[in-house]
Amino acid sequence: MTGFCNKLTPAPGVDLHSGALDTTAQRRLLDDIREITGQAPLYNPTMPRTGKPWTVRMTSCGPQGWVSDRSGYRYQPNHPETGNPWPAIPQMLLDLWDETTGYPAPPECCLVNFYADNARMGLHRDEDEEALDAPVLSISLGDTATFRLGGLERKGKTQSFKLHSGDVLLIGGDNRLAYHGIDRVFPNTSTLLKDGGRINLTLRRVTKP
Ligand code: MD3
Ligand code: FE
Repeated sequence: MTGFCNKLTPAPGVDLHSGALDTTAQRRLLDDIREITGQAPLYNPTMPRTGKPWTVRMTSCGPQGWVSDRSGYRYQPNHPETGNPWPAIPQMLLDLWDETTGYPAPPECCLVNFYADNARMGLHRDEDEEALDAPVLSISLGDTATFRLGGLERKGKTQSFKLHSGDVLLIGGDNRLAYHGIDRVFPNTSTLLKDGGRINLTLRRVTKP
């Protein structure tokens, strides 16, 4: 990792590396994301059953993209609107995965979440993967957000902390199935994205290697 880096462990298996990526690395990553959204445009996902739109816009790269629509959550090899295969995961992210997770197989999905000022993500678990032994790697870019981390049960206690541009969060072990969400984004807290907002990249192994 390229920044000063300050590690905090809010729960067992949850490591927040604050400032892990310096601005040069963040800009390089942003160039990669622009390339990805050019091939696989951000789209407005809808909620299972209700079809209500999410406030977050999404796209993916990697062999398995994560999608949400009226019929449910799933991984699929094609973009839901263009029908094209997802673009490849950038080398920089594959390297970061190897470096931070030590997992013996590469990630298969990099979900790209875009949060405009009023976007949020409700408390949920990431449980659509078969490879639950693999950690999840998350990278924050752009405006600061409040992240909420709960426990393994929905009604349990939660703790909140801020995620800043360049922060890397690694979640594994006992808390791989912990509830979590994004409560809010603070506008104008970063100059990385010209038009503001926040991007989160989440890398996951989907199938058992
Ligand atoms: C803690 N995204 O896409 S990533 C998601 O910032 C998602 O966009 C959030 O939750 C975002 O599913 C948070 C950080 C994260 C990812 C997975 C976790 C934290 C986690 C799994 C267990 C516990
Ligand atoms: Fe999640």
